[in-house]
Amino acid sequence: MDREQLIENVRAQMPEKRWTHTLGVMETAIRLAEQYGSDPAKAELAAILHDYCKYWPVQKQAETVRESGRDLDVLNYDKQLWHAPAAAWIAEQTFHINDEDVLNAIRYHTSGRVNMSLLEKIVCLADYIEPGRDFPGVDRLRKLAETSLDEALLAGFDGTITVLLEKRKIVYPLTLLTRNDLVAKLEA
Ligand code: DGI
Ligand code: FE
Ligand code: FE
Repeated sequence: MDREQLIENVRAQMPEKRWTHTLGVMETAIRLAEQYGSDPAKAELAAILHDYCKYWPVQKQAETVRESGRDLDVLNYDKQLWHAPAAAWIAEQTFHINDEDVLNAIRYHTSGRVNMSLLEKIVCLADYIEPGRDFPGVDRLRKLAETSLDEALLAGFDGTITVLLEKRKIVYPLTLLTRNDLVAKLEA
């Protein structure tokens, strides 16, 4: 399957609005990869696929995660988190992507993880700051992204966790571990 076929396949999985978001993440991930010295082609590929399962019925998302046989703990937490590991499995099984860094950038794009790779950080941050995003503080994240990937990502996770706390939501432990890891590394 070539790039154009992949793009058409992904586009068919989601409403137009989410496809526009995906285009924004692709463009932003390429730009961040160029800026921070990562592989733009890998960044784009992970971005294309990152929300592949987002609009699938949640039961299908859960089945896909179970089928993968990994990341099973995420099923004990918010359904909003399931589309990321589900998409990593589809990327591997359906689209035969075998680059672990690309697969992990998809898998951890929502929660992050401890010791994120450069590519993982880029895809995660691109998801926060793509041009279509409009949440309080997004312009500050865009500004931080010009000078520090880690500072921008930390501000992104702090914002996400703050919103979850305000809504009295359960925070996925990995999201917190990611945030703590970024703080520790920035302090070191
Ligand atoms: O898929 P997107 O909307 O582009 O963005 P995303 O994959 O980063 O996030 C999807 C949703 O997941 C978002 O509404 C916030 C939510 N989320 C992220 N971390 C956590 C979380 N929800 C809970 N309950 N716990 C988390 O730790
Ligand atoms: Fe997502
Ligand atoms: Fe996204």
